[in-house]
Amino acid sequence: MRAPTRTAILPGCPTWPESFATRYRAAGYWKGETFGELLRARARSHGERTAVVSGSQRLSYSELDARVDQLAAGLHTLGIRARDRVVVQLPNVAAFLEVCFALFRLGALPVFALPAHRGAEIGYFCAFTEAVAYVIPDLHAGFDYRVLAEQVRAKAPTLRHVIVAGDAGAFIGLSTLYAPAIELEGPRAHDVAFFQLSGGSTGVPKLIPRTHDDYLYSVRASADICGLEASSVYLCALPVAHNFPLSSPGVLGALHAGATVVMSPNPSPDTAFPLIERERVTLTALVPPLAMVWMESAKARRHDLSSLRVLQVGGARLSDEAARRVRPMLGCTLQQVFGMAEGLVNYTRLDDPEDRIVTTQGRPISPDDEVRVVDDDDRDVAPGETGHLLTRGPYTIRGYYQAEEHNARAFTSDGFYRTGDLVRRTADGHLVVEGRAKDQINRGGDKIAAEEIENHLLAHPAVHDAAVVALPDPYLGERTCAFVIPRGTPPHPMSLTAFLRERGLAAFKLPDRVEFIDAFPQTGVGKVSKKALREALARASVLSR
Ligand code: AMP
Ligand code: DBH
Repeated sequence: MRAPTRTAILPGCPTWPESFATRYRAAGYWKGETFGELLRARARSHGERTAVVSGSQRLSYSELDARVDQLAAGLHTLGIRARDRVVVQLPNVAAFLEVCFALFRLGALPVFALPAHRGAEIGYFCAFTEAVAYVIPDLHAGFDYRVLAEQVRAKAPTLRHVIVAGDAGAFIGLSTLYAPAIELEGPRAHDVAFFQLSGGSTGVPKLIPRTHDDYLYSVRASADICGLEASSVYLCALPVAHNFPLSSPGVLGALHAGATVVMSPNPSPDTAFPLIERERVTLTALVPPLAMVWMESAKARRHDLSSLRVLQVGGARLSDEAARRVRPMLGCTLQQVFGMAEGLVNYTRLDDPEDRIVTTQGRPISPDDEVRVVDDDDRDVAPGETGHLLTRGPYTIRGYYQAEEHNARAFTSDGFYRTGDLVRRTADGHLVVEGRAKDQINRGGDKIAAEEIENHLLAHPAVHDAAVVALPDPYLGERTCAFVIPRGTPPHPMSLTAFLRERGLAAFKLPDRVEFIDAFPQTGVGKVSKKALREALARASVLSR
């Protein structure tokens, strides 16, 4: 029988058994502080220091704190209350922090969408979480989010408000919502604070409920491991809503430390390098393909990057060869980060020997992160062998939101999360990511669940069956290849991707390549053998060379 999981105050959110919660509090991990309180405390102790730089805007800690109070009052007037879900889809702007902290103070729950998401994803988040509001920019990277909001609103009956940072058109302007501050009761630290998204491996994305207590612990400990202090400057170059730049230690870690967050509208060297020079940035985070682009660009440019002390790289496997080049080419320490929005984050430490920094993906944050490496039958593998990574700990969730059936598979009966990653543990407890058992494509840090894409492809009248697999790629690590068994004459591959785009799928999920095939190779038990499909691709690319 499965051990009973206690349900948190929000229905559908599994939480830690009381014995674990007591232990995590006693150890000082869960301090009973909320994000709203954290910002208030920093405004008191670091009021005049710069909290965030975004375009021409510079906000001190006291200004940010005051604006958050005013926005919370305005959102309250709109009727937004504790535990209401609000889909937040903002790029790297100061308003992201204002909106999130205002929602935190109300006890309302941001659902963190990425700027790349489109109608299929946003429509699902709004419907599944029964969101009451949706927050967007007007335009970003050439895309008009108000048009998307129109489409989403037509399909999301619970959605009462669309709030626009910028030119609001027919919607509510964020700037009109700043009102005189009011008294708010606020959430408790053990309450769910927001929902993160999982790359996942299932037909629809899974939502990850994180509490103030557990997330703030990971943020605090991460800031410590990364040496953040009030004089630090963190450049947010990856999309801020992603778990990595948000919390490892990310913008929240920087605010915890009383440091300065610099928002970069995009991660290109053209945008980021001048910001590093001007703001004297000390720490930033990238995915592997961007780290390669930065190293190439640094050779040719004259921007002064000498303030940069640490470059974090994570989200996908960085090759040992690329890792070795970081220090010589960028003049800073590399920190490998192997994390997941579900919880567990591993870091190489800043004072680790270079060899460990370039050959491992680090070790867990917490002495109470329990890590197991097991075989297909959940038996521990011999030390140093590769196996499935299972984990449980003070900031790793015990279940996804409203996903009882899936949770029974994604977690062991004693509460370990099945990460789907294949790892090897070195003698001194460092993890090396060797591969993946989950049916997912990791496209340069963007995770794509094969089943989600397959389901969309199956909706096409000319598709009889579809199987999506990873295609090795020297730049992104992996790209997506869709194998399709056509119904009758094969459609043009471009018409298939156009079809997926029209269904409202984010661009990073569109297959990079489409292959038509008569039948899928099968495994012994009659399932589609994705391994055989990947091997067929490898053979074909050797032949075509
Ligand atoms: P998600 O669960 O969507 O937050 O994605 C987390 C997943 O990203 C992990 O389970 C890994 O598969 C992958 N990942 C993150 N960081 C790394 C890394 N440094 N090396 C290899 N894979 C990584
Ligand atoms: O890929 C990830 O999800 C990730 C990578 C690094 C993450 O969630 C994190 C650090 O916190």
